[in-house]
Amino acid sequence: MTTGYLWHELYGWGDTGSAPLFPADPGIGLQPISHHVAHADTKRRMHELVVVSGLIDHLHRLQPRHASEEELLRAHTPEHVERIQRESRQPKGGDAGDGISPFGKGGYEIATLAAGGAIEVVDAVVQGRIDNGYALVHPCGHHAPAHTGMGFCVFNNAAVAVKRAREVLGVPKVAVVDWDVHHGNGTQSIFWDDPSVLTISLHQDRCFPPNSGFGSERGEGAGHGYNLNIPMPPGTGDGGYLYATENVIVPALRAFQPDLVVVASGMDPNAMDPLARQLVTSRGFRGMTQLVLDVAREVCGGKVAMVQEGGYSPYYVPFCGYACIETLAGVQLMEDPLFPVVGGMYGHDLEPHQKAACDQAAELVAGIG
Ligand code: 9RB
Ligand code: ZN
Repeated sequence: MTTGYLWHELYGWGDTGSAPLFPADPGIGLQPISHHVAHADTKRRMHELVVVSGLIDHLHRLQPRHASEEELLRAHTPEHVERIQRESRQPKGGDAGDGISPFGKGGYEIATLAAGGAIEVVDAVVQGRIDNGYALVHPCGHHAPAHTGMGFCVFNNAAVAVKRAREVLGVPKVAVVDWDVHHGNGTQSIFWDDPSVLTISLHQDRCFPPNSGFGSERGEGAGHGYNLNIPMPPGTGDGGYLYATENVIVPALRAFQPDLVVVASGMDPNAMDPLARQLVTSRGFRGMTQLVLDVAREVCGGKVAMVQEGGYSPYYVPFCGYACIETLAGVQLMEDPLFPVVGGMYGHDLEPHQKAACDQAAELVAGIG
């Protein structure tokens, strides 16, 4: 069993500036702050936990490279790539596209290293250099459609890697399982009419982007049926997330029979996240990873590549990500020291309204074939 792991120090240098979320504006009471909510330190802390815990000794370390323009252009428009290049040369950098996704000078190179990190882990899984792997990249990618960045995402890292797997490595069918708490709208849109890529997004109902991620969004043309949204009510904990994974994601993967599973792995369903209201603990992340790994072993020789997305609690994200990576590697070295805080909260058992949301999404699995 070999589990690949990828992080690069340059990811930690991604400069999100001193806006809290919207650009600071004293005139309307928006104070600057030392950390943007999507500051890279949260991911750096996750990486350092992987090292300090000793988990790193059980992993095969991979090095990212920069995604080429040709690789970016399989998922993005030339206008988007050129705009990021241009703004990245400005002394103070620019914004990915929505005014809340700032990057500093040289942000283009960090974003191409993130897309290239996803490529490297996906390539290594496809080529059998590793059994499975985790690309701890920054910035995130899943909100970015072809023509713009948004929601802190510059390029859609997972989509760039999946396009390459399909078009260059010749992988027939890929499933993307996105458990970031926000809707994977960018990935959905990039593969909207593509029946060879099943996109599944498990997210908090109407969290971000607003009014996006409904079960009725199913893809178009030949791609109809190959996009599956699972919008969950706020307050969903480990029970609800595991029920959704077992009863919607796993049957969908069985029905689709992919040759590779890419997980868009956001840690922001966690119980301490500032940008969502779910209740997932490291136990939930461990369980979801195990369920996806088990079904991948059944359908595609265990080929799972996880690519980091969001997650904004510097306190808790490291332990949730750590639980995913430990599970991939099949080891358990350390208990989650914060579990007593979040595990004891009321709300982890599956509630009837959560079950109803999953059961409704489960009906869409019949459209995959
Ligand atoms: C709203 C706006 C946001 C933006 C991004 C996130 C999280 C992204 C992530 C959450 C809320 C703007 C609500 C701009 O982690 N993805 O995985 N809010 N953004 N305008 N308005 C009205
Ligand atoms: Zn998110």
